[in-house]
Amino acid sequence: MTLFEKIIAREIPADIIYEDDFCVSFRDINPKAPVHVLIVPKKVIPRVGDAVADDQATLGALLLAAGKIATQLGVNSTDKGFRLAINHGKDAGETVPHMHVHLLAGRELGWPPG
Ligand code: DGP
Repeated sequence: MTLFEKIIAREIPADIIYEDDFCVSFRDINPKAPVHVLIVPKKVIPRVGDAVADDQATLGALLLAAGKIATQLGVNSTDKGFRLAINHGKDAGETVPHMHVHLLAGRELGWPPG
């Protein structure tokens, strides 16, 4: 089981803020912004670049969930706003091989990312 599967199964505690048929969202243990949550598919896809056609519904569900979660957290507006990020591989900073979307908000986010 991946670390995130254990969180989804409630075997490892996490601050879970959202769940639907496709994904679970919880606060990142090492937040990089005042709002930093992870949106994790229940189906394990190691990296976004490993996704296949059968994963289309799962991938779409992650973005739909992101909008709902941003609304729930009060950042789904153009004046505040939020950023979504997916890290694939070492150079991108991936550390957990169970693909996930980072949702960051609550401060001005620099562009381009480091
Ligand atoms: P990435 O580097 O893109 O693979 O992101 C992995 C993120 O997962 C990283 O920001 C820290 C977070 N993380 C790692 N272990 C745990 C954990 O046990 N609980 C929670 N809530 N987050 C974790």
